[in-house]
Amino acid sequence: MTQNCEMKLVGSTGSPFVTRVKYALKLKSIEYEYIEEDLCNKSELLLKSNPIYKRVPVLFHANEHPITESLVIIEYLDEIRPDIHPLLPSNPSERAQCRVLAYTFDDLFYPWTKEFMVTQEKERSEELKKLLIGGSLMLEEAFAKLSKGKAFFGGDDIGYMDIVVGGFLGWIKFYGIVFNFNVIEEDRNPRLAEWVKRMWSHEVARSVIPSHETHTKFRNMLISSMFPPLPVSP
Ligand SMILES: N[C@@H](CCC(=O)N[C@@H](CS)C(=O)NCC(=O)O)C(=O)O
Repeated sequence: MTQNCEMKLVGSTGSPFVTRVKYALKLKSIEYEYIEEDLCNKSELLLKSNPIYKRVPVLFHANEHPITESLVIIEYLDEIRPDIHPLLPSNPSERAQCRVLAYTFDDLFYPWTKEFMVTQEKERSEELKKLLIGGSLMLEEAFAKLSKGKAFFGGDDIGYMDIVVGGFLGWIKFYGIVFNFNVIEEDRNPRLAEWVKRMWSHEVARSVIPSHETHTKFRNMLISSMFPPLPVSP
């Protein structure tokens, strides 16, 4: 961690949204200070900088207003460092398609993954698996369209959509190990399955994706924050 950086990231290791920002910072070779947030006991810094949602990530850049929302942060980093590893496509129509896909992914995929991780009901869990499989098919189609036969959503190297989905790669692996459920499968998602392998062998992805242990701790923290213990006396 570098002190006195003009860029600071407030995050919680394990959050896929924070991982996204780490990808973008690394790809753009931006030095930053990382400040770990305790989501069960939120700091004044987080409450002040994201007073409505109180969520990570939050990016501080010099004396500018803090920036929240991972997708907005990625675009901001792309705008201030357009010369190093551009993330969004240069064509406005392709840029718009990427943004729509990213917002759709966050609107649908994230709530399903989160609920799947905590639900105790077998029936709901099976329903969520079906939804996630449907989502993976949608992504498979999007990959074919955006990558244009190349290795990544972004073409020859990691781009915006690779980061958007790539933030979840550690979680996808976690689901396979812990729940024996593969969101992306070779038979069902041949292109995406290859993409997953390419991402895992990319040094930037490997350096920012949290460990299995971190995911386990994050999941336990999420469960305890959703179902806090009841007080002993009324
Ligand atoms: N749409 C936001 C989602 C961020 C988000 O949900 N962050 C979670 C961690 S994964 C959080 O801070 N949760 C704390 C809370 O909701 O109290 C983004 O893209 O940055």
